[in-house]
Amino acid sequence: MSPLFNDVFLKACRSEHVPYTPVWFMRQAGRYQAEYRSIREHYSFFEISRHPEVCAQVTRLPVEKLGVDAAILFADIMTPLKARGLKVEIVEGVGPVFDRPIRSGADVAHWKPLDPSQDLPYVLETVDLLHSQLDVPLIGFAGAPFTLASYLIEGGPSKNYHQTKAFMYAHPEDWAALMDDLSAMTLDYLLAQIHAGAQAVQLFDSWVGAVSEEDYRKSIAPAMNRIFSKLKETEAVTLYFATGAGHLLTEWNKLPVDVLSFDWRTSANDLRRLGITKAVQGNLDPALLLAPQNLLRARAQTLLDQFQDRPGYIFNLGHGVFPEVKEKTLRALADFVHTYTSQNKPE
Ligand code: 1CP
Repeated sequence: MSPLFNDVFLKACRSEHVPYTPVWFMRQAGRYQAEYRSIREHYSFFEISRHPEVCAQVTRLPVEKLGVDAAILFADIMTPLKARGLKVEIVEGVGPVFDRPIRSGADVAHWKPLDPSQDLPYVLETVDLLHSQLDVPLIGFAGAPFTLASYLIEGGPSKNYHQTKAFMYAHPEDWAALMDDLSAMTLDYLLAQIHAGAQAVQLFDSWVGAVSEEDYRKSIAPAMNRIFSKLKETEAVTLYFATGAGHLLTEWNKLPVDVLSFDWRTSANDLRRLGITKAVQGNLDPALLLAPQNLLRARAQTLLDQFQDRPGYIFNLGHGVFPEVKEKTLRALADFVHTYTSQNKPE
């Protein structure tokens, strides 16, 4: 590894002392960047993944343009499902759409297991390329079982996840089989990314906040426990993200995961009240990226002040960057996080 390698992000994930607060942004590669838009004129979303040089370039863009402390592999949570032969497309302005939503366990029974080196060689090649190109850590990622199941059952994005929860309640055995299948796939996919060179992995469980704490404990936590227990045997640090999931944080704190990542609905005081002991990541409302500069800066400063006495803290958004955001706003915010916290770090 190069002597200039910046491991501040990895140290913060392990709750070690850092010279400043590391920062990266969820969905930091995407439509708000002119270079990304021009690459998308030549390649569809999934075609980018199938061209390792192009995919590595898109992954590096935010590191080069924004000065963030970590890169996140350019792919989607649907990537492994598509590689298993499921028919899913990214529809402009909508998101992932499946042509045949699942209705029962019988729909899942004939799926073939994922073999990452056979089915996704181009993703692993991209990770390998990036490992030698980057001077910051690479975050690999996957969708968590509940969030993947929500797209598979609803057929696409949803507001209330009624069909997903109805499936969970009405067909508990099929649900358990679906969680088993998706957790095995997710684990194999993440292990392959780690072996190819990803130093961190984030599980995106964006929509799991739709379930109660009891349902989470009974019907989802066992799959998350299996995944994180196995990942713990590797060198990689692990992160777990969801929106609107403050009521699940006590359950999350029991999982063998390093970093909890949540949105603006949860505050540093809530963490104290709940006795959360792990490193944390978040949680600026991405809508503030469209607010006047002075308001954005003031809110970022408040966040940094609130979290700075925790052993591990990574500055991030509570959810992804919108396409309307200006690149220079993100650049200025990353600079501010670095300068403000290197001046104000307690010794
Ligand atoms: O061409 C395009 O610009 C399509 C937009 C797009 C992009 C840039 C999609 C479709 N996916 C992605 C890349 C992506 N997706 C990344 C890598 C880029 C980065 O972070 O820098 C990551 C980590 C994801 C993860 C992802 N995809 C999540 C979890 C994070 C989150 O935002 O909650 C989810 C839920 C998806 C599904 C998805 N894929 C694409 C869209 C627009 C969506 C969301 C749809 C919805 O609201 O349900």
